[in-house]
Amino acid sequence: MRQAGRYLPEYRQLRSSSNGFLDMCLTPHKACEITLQPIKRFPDIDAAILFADILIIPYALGLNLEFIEKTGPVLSPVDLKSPPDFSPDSFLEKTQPIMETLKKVKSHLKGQTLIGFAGAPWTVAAYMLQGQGGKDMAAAKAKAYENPQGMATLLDTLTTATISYLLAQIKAGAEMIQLFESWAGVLPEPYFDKWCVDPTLKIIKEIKEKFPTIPIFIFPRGASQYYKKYFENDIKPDGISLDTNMAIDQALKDIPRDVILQGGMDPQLLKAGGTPMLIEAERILTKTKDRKYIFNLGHGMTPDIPIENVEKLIQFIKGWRP
Ligand code: 1CP
Repeated sequence: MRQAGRYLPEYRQLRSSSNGFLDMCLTPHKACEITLQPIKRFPDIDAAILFADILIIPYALGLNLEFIEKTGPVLSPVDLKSPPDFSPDSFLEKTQPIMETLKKVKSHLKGQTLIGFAGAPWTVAAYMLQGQGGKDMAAAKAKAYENPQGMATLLDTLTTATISYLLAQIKAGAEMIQLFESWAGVLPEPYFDKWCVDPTLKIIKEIKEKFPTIPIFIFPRGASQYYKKYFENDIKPDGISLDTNMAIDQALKDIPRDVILQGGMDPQLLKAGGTPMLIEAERILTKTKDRKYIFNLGHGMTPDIPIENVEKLIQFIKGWRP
């Protein structure tokens, strides 16, 4: 999940002295420092996630990307009649700063796992089609449904780009990969199968061929019962990040026992803090106690989360015993 960010004063300070969000992502010494900020402040955290964004892939495919204060990321919208091409040389050149960041971070870590990531193709395509986020990605879906051929081409391009990007991240030091399918929850079943599951499994297959021991996690936000579809073949993710609304009892039944579970805690409870936060952490830890489980949130950290609550939660988890 998003781990760095505006809830940390040290992040806000670096951000105010930078030339925008993209500059921070593409300047390795800054991105390295931001990646390390949460684990410096909370030394009991077990993993650091690369500081970058899922929209680095569209940027590296040549789209214009800006992060606008209070609006968020904005891209020049893609027309499915002329989707962008993947040209390996310029893609690798544009993503090279991300690889420098990973190398730098790795040299500073003391035993924590370094997590690399990418957006899954459908989620990244949705931002590319719509040009920005939104409540339900309706504009992106309208474009995609109208031109299935163009959409298939765009998803193929993104799948190829994502494989190349993640292989480079692993070579640069990433020890675990997370694929963010943050907009899994807006598609009907046949489109979920074709646009979420198929490209994701293709990415996993290609990475496993070269790096069989690197764990690959998926975060299919809002996928409801369709999350089962990722686990019906030999090629499957090593782990799944649960979103805030997932019914844990059901997930425990549906997801094969060899798959690692992660996450689930509502970030808003981290904002609220106090007893409600600890009761929910206790509930999740108790329910998952007989499974391979990694404590994490059900979505990213928000700027309004008090640091004391994070400290209290980490202390509670580290002291927890079944
Ligand atoms: O340490 C870390 O924070 C990890 C780096 C990270 C990751 C994993 C960032 C930095 N973004 C992401 C993933 C990401 N980015 C996702 C998938 C996870 C999720 O669902 O949250 C998505 C959908 C994005 C796109 C994005 N980038 C948004 C959402 C826009 C929308 O309206 O849909 C936003 C606000 C960003 C900016 C961003 N990316 C990362 C941070 C710390 C921020 C906030 C920047 C700031 O305010 O300073």
